[in-house]
Amino acid sequence: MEIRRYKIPVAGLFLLCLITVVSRVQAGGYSASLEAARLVAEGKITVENNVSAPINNSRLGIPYRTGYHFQPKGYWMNDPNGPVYYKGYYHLFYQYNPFAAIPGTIEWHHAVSKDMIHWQYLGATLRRDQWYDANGVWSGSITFLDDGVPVILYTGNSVDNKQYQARADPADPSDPLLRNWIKASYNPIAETPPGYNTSQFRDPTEAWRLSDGVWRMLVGANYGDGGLIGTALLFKSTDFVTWNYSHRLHENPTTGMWECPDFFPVRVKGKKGLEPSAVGPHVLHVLKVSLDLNKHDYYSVGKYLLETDTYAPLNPAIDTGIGLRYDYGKYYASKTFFDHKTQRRILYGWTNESTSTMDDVAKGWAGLQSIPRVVWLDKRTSTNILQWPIKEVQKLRHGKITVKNVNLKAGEVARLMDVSGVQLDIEVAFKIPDVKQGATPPELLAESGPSVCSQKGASVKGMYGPFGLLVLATDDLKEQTAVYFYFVYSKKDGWKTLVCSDQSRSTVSTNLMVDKTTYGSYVRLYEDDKFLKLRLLVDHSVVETFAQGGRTVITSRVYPQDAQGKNAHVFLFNNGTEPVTVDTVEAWNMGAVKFVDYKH
Ligand code: DQQ
Repeated sequence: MEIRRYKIPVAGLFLLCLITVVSRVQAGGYSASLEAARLVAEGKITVENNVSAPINNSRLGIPYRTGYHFQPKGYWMNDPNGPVYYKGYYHLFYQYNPFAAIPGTIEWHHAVSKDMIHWQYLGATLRRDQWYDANGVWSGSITFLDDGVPVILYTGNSVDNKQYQARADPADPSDPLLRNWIKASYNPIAETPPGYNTSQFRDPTEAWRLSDGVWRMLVGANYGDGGLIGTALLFKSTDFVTWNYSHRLHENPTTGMWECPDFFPVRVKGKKGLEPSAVGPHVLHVLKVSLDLNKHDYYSVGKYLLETDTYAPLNPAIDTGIGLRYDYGKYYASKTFFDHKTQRRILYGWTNESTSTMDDVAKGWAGLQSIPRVVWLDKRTSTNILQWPIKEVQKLRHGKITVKNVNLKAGEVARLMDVSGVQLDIEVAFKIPDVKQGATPPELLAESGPSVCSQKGASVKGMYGPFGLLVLATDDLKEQTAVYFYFVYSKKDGWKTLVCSDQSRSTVSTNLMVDKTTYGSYVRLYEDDKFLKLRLLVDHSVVETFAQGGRTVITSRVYPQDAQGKNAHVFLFNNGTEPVTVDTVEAWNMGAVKFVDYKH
């Protein structure tokens, strides 16, 4: 395997430093709906409210459609809903606007798969056809009842924009594809309890049941001054028909509306998942919420206190909403499910575009689902989870290349000559630099951490780092997405390790308005860690990064113009003042998914 070395050109660095970051964060969900509604009202976007509206994937949007991530044929997709495994098929429902590449007229659509990689689209499952969901069939979950039949609980946004929880049942539970669903005649099954805002009451979780035989589900809400207290409301039912509000499972005073809560058990030891009602000494619980305020998914690990039916984080300093995130990039409204077939707990998350609403309309589509990830508790801390792409994705790997022992001097860039393309899976291991205690880094970094990624991109020289990979990069490096480690030093904490994804040079396109924020966070290192590891899933306009076996994860959206096909290269780089050694790189091209047609 050949590599070709370059010194990072001074002009290139200069350019890196001077580049203007167009940082225009495009929010997902609700605020994006407001933006879209405004553009429609101003006549800047026309929406044909017509079921036969043709899908229009424009030339602008085609290069950025993914090869192996789940996305509909066109238009707008957001949250994953009710993922389950049933009668030999993985089912994924999702929030979908069938009329335009903007949020708005949302309903549940459905796809099925044997492996969560190759999918068959089944179209609409739940449409906006009742008074309680006329303005949106919003997010929800699936629960298996005693007879093993799945039941949907979802939020209806009513004719007068009040939110209600509703139920739907399969028309024919013997159909493994679960093509048709019937909304319950007695809907809605839950209304906003007194004291809460009727338009901030949504996204029921999968239900679980304790030894008292009573079903429980959570609904996201907020209350208090300015709605700042985010909370998950606990409802109970003995028959899955009548649901009564009980109390708040948990809350946080500063986080605002909690969307899409997810509450699930994890084993104290081991990677196997657990079914939703599991409790006992071998179990801890994860409480995840999606913060409407900043569009990030936050979680904590804690104890489900059965006596009070409440939740307590193990470490209140990193309680849900103020501590850990599943993903430090574009990742929202996620949901897990327990895969009975393989005993895994699997996580899906919505990856929104980083282009503007107008660009999305011009592209003809918006929104992806992340590659499903297995999640389990990190037994070394008990306070965080680990995430790793499902092994099924490896079936798409081909044309493996391996590179060993590459020394990268300060300021060096090395191109991996046999790897190119926009569909890649790359694993790289760096030797951990022998960080000198007491050494003075070129610049003393701020005490506060992850924001260093956004303050200082891949071009800002440190001592140990930034070093890592450039993907979707042109030969002249004018286009590149940098994913890297960066050791930062603070007087308080000493050396700490960041992992970042820098999008500031990810496209030279002037046709698109792209949010190029650099993302990242700390990644924990242990004494016995031998390497610094990254795994990157590169797929046209998305780069999913897993650092140190899934301790920190970052998903980025990028829209390269020139780094396409064979002109999309991969480089190793070191922009620190100390040398680093790459122990191993393994890279594969990734095949594209096939759309299947299951006969039943
Ligand atoms: N998306 C849904 C809501 C949810 C939000 C509407 C999160 O149910 O709160 O499409 O992205």
